Amino acid sequence: MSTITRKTFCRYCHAYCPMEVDVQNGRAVEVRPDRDNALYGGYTCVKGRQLVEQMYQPERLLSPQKRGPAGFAPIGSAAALDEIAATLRAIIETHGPRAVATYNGTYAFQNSAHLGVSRAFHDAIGSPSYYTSVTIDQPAKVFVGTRHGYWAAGGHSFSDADVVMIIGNNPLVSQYAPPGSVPFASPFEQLRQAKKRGLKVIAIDPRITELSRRADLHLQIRPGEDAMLLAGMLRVLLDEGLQDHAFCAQHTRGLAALHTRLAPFTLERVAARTDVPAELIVQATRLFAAGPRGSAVTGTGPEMGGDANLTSHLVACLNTLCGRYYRAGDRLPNPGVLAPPLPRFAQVLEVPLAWGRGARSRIDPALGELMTASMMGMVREMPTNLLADEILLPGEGQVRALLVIGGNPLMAFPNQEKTLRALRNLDLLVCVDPYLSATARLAHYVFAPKMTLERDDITLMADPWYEKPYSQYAEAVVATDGDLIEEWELYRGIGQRLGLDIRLGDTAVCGETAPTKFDLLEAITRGSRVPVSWLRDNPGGHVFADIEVTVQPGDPASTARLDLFPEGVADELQEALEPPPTDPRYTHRLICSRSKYVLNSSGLNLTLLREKSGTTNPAMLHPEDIHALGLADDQLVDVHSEHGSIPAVLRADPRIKRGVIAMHHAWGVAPDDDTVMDVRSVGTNTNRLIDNSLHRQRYTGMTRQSAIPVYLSARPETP
Ligand SMILES: Nc1nc2c(c(=O)[nH]1)N[C@H]1C(S)=C(S)[C@@H](COP(=O)(O)OP(=O)(O)OC[C@H]3O[C@@H](n4cnc5c(=O)[nH]c(N)nc54)[C@H](O)[C@@H]3O)O[C@H]1N2
Ligand SMILES: Nc1nc2c(c(=O)[nH]1)N[C@H]1C(S)=C(S)[C@@H](COP(=O)(O)OP(=O)(O)OC[C@H]3O[C@@H](n4cnc5c(=O)[nH]c(N)nc54)[C@H](O)[C@@H]3O)O[C@H]1N2
Ligand code: SF4
Ligand SMILES: [Mo]
Repeated sequence: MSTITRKTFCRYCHAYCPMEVDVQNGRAVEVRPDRDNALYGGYTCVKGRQLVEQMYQPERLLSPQKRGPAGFAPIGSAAALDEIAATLRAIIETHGPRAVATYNGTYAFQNSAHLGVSRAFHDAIGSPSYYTSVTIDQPAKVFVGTRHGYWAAGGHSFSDADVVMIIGNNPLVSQYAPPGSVPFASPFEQLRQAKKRGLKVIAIDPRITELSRRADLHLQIRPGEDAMLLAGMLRVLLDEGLQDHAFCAQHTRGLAALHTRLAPFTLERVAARTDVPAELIVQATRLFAAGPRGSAVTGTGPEMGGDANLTSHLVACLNTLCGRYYRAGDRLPNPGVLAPPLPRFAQVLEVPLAWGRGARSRIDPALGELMTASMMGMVREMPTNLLADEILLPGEGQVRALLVIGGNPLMAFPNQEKTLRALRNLDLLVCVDPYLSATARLAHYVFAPKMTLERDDITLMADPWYEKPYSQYAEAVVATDGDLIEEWELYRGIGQRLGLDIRLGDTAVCGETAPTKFDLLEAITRGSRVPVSWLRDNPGGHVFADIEVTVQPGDPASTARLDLFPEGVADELQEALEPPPTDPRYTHRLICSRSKYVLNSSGLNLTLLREKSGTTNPAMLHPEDIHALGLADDQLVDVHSEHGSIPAVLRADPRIKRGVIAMHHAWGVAPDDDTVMDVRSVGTNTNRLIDNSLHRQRYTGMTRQSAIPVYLSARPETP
């Protein structure tokens, strides 16, 4: 049998690792890392190597399903689209367009054409009810950055950094690298090389992690106290005058006001709250300030704590005060391959605030549409943390139809019981998911998507995150038999039936003839440095060493400044300094940390990943904490928060800070199924411990999803 080998890249997560696939008789038989790749050097993670199993596993859906009284039954996609379009038309006519919502989850972002098409659909029907996982992830850094302002030439990269301070981000496991952190293209090797050339690493994490083990300094912070720690570090920095004085004088405002407001954040106070010794705080501040190049970055840990807006702001201040930006004459490591060839200037870019315009939330009118520009176009979205309430609250604008694309709200949204009530309350729930996920099981229709090896795509989302100009086009490698769609085709199908004119750039999506995926990818990258046609015709990933962009001098007359003390920060500092007291019964703080083998709720159906990750998401505690509580390793407990309780299996883990419990999120089952399920075989859902209406951050509506006060009690083993 002849074997054809094709190049592609994994889209299981956003790291887009290059792969080679062996195809026999139109069927993928093996995937392996593409060892010829100049950037990744043959790196993939264990999840990506399961792509073949993932495609052909028996529970994968190969055609749309419709739920009837007797359960799900297959339906043709054309018939399903006819029915869905008719229902949507009736909903829009009776209740207005706002009643129709989209939620784009993790896999919505893995199809470059989809975000633009779904957004254009919402514009065409006039519905602001457009939600994505960004606003239950790290929205503060996306949106609150508009309050501080941006530097047009960008912040320092990892590749030429002298120091990085990585706060609650574990890129060696998550392959999530906020710009400046350890790059996702072979993170272990990149970190090893960088340390060899002298990079200093400061890790701030309540756990001993893969990263902290390789760090020069590890500040094992008490969770939820990052804003406190950063305020303390900024105070030390300014008291000692370690900032870049020339940069600050020319490009910032609010320095004196910030310095004054930091006065109460004394080392003693900060050390007591954060549980980081004062000397270590000073040492880390001096090491970071010495640079001269490198950045401070955050991950989900601090961005999900209760002070996300302030934390994000203080991190931006730290980078700005130390002038951690590319200057005139610097060569940018990666100006982008799929971006248009625009010059980059050494000057501040003041942008409009992300909030305050557009539709308002019906739950909290202080919240509403958030807007920023991104690689995928204008991001305009409503706060996802309030979506369940928007479905449940009667009245004008109530959400009655929801299209869930590559997401799993029932597992991932804070407040699982409320999310369940909301999903059940919908007149129409449509999912695009290869499996009958917990959410899909509640849907009226589920569409079966094409998976990684079955569709064209480009490395668009990662384009600005690479440390070198790099790009890859992957053509579909196999065509699996079935009635499969791409995510955006759901919107084209509905749009056509509703007579909408949806466009992506200059390309009509709903015309008589369907655009090809290539047409759409070309449309969204029109004017890019390298045309996608070239990338398609040259399989594999490419580093474009000749793309050379030197930062141009800024306009000396520009009055734009990076704002160190914008409106809102004074209150945030005050709140951080004096948080409301917590009930002393809550002895521990529950944090989220990611598992190497599972991507949010995805992966447990893959044999190897299930073997490696085990069948539960245990409550991980320091062994001495377990002992002090009179409990034992592996016993069953209940975890109680102010909002609810969940069962869990205890796991002794000396890497966890005392007073902290770490658990993976998006495990378990629907609340209803709980009584019949064993936590040892399905895990448990930490979102049941969260009340989404409390601890809401201003502007983004994000609730506290980490550093949750909890206590434990023993639970009898169920017979
Ligand atoms: N308590 C707590 N809650 C959290 C978090 C936390 O740390 N703690 N993390 C938050 C974060 S960062 C995020 S991003 C959200 C994630 O929230 P979601 O994106 O809503 O959740 P996922 O579990 O990633 O959902 C992915 C879904 O896509 C499906 N899928 C798999 N492959 C494909 C494919 O090829 N195509 C399509 N169309 N679908 C596919 C999967 O079966 C699954 O149902 O959760 C948030 N929730
Ligand atoms: N294998 C795998 N990869 C993933 C995912 C996955 O589920 N599995 N999810 C993907 C998604 S959706 C995202 S958003 C990214 C996230 O990527 P990361 O943000 O890197 O996520 P984690 O690996 O959980 O790292 C977060 C770290 O924060 C620490 N932490 C928790 N609370 C606090 C706190 O209050 N303060 C501080 N300083 N640290 C704290 C945790 O101990 C943990 O080490 O990962 C993506 N990649
Ligand atoms: S890190 Fe793993 S899951 Fe993510 S793209 Fe690479 S191989 Fe796939
Ligand atoms: Mo995320």
